[in-house]
Amino acid sequence: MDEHAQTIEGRVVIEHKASYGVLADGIEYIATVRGYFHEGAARDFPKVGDYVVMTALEKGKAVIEKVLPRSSEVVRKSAHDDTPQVIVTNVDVMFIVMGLDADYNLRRLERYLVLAQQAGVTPVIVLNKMDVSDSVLQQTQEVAAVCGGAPVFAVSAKSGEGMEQFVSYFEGEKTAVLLGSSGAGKSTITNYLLSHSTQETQEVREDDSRGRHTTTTRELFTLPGGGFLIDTPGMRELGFVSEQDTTEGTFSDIELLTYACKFSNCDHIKSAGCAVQNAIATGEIDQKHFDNYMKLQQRSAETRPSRKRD
Ligand SMILES: Nc1nc2c(ncn2[C@@H]2O[C@H](COP(=O)(O)OP(=O)(O)OP(=O)(O)O)[C@@H](O)[C@H]2O)c(=O)[nH]1
Ligand SMILES: [Mg+2]
Ligand SMILES: [Zn+2]
Repeated sequence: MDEHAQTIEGRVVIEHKASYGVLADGIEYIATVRGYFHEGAARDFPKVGDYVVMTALEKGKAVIEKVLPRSSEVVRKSAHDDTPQVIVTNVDVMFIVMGLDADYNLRRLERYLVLAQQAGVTPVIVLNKMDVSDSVLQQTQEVAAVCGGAPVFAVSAKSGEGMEQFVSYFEGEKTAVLLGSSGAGKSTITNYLLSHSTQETQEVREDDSRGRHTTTTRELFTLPGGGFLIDTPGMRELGFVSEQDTTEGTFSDIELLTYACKFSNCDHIKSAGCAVQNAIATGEIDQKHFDNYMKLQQRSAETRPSRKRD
């Protein structure tokens, strides 16, 4: 082994193609992984947010020996083949960012809430671009009605209005991740909270407020006032991973929506605040597909005890 080699702990701040940026004692090391990582699952590879033990070599290089146990994992399914993908780890708070322009979509928001719930991370809903909306109050109330008690606040990352509301979430050196569609303003928020423009941002399309997938990699930043913030690329598709998938794969969309229902004993037929019925009303879930799901539910209720949600 290298005579300069020493074992240090650090945190993964960025994932490059074949290496990682790992921050340790104020130095960003360029690290690769020990060969045995390639024998394990993709899920066990280092991810942004991970605390790792590594061997420091000379000239800012290092080799990651192991990933320390994670306090949380935000996971989604790959858009291509349904395999679970760990997006970020060791986060306390998930800022779900939605623009108050044409990005505004309650059904999509519900999906992000499921993601937070599955990860065991506190969701906070950030309604950005309040400067372009005439109905901020109404939209805030509408969101509050579907988000099961999660905090909701409106901001303008552009003008700075409302941005002080972020501060308390980082107290105690907490780590937060920004998730949301491309163009919602995640990088603009990052730049604001860093007090300088590190992240590139780009105008959204005028007709539908769609972003241009400006950010292409997840990156963890240390905030000047304490705490850590991870900026992420806007997701094209939001898949979910749930344990039900293995048995009820084709109805996982409905299963997951049920987590967003207002009442935990929702019948998904007539109960108030039913996320499934809402999705049927907007055409997101097909009525036939739902009928089949209900049939299966009835059949399985006859053959096995019903599963409780936690
Ligand atoms: N009017 C207005 N525009 C904003 C606000 N915040 C961000 N924008 C603009 O929205 C556009 C997209 O912002 P970005 O920060 O690049 O969005 P993003 O969520 O990082 O997008 P991706 O990196 O593609 O995922 C930019 O032109 C921003 O200037 C805001 O509060 N008000
Ligand atoms: Mg961005
Ligand atoms: Zn329901």
